[in-house]
Amino acid sequence: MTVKARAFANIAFVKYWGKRDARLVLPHNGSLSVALDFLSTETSLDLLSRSADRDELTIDGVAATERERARTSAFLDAAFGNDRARACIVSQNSFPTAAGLASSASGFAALALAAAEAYGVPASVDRSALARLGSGSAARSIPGGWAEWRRGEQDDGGDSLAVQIAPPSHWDVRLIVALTMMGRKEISSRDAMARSVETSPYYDGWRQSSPRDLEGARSAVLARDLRALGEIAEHSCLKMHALANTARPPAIFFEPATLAAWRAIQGLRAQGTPVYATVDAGPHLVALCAAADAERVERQLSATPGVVRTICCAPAGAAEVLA
Ligand code: 2P0
Repeated sequence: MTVKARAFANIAFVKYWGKRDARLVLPHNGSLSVALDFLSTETSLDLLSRSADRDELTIDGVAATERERARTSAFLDAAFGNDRARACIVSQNSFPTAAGLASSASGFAALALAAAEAYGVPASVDRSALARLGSGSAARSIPGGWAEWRRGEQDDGGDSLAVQIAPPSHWDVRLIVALTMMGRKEISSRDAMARSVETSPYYDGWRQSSPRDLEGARSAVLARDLRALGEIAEHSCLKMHALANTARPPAIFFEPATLAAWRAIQGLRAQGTPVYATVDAGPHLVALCAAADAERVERQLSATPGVVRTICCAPAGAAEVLA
């Protein structure tokens, strides 16, 4: 029997950057995001017969690399046990993975949901905690909407899960993704954050200051306060990049076009448009603004040198098992 699930990617306003437990993917700090309606992954999963000794994985119509397959199998083993039946997985992104847009969040969320259904995991087992074992940010794509992934205090990670703090309809904002460069990024988030924890002299400052960002961002979302959320988002983003930039060796994600786009956002703000920027572990920028300002922001970003394409997203909902 084939199980199919869909999940949306998300963009964090309070970033997750660093694990206190790598095996269980337990973060040092809680994070907060919104799901993006234009960026999704649909995953179909079939359990293979007991004689099959390896999982099969196809991503966007192409057989996955050995590395991708190994990470997927390791996730399924961690979440559903080593003695599980192997699976045939077909995953389709609504956006090109090669563009370097975060596909691990929507990818692992859709996979976790489909696999939990296929392996008969009781509904009482939290799906975001399962998705977290594949990729931290995937935990937030399970509830979708405006989501908060709690740090949790338990050593087994039982309380480190994501919840929806407000539905997508709560606040009519737009998230404009400015793609600055095609091509896969050179360093994975996983490696860059591990290196940041181990070697950045600023990591303690990050750990100490993040809870306040999280509280402020949560209140700003609930109050629909764009300025408050935007200021915290830029601050959290620049702190995260400061950690990566000061790791040894450094992980520098900004490209010239990323900074040009950041300047364009500042320019729009100086002219009176409330718009804020954030950048993940890659060269693309995401602008946060009111729906009414989206066209102006998109026009300005499109005209920025080095920006190759823009994608305008609205808040999206939870991951779902599809009929
Ligand atoms: C985030 N990022 O909060 C942060 C900000 C990127 C920048 O979570 O190692 O793929 O699989 O847990 O979730 C991207 O890292 O890392 C990420 P793993 P993940 O969205």
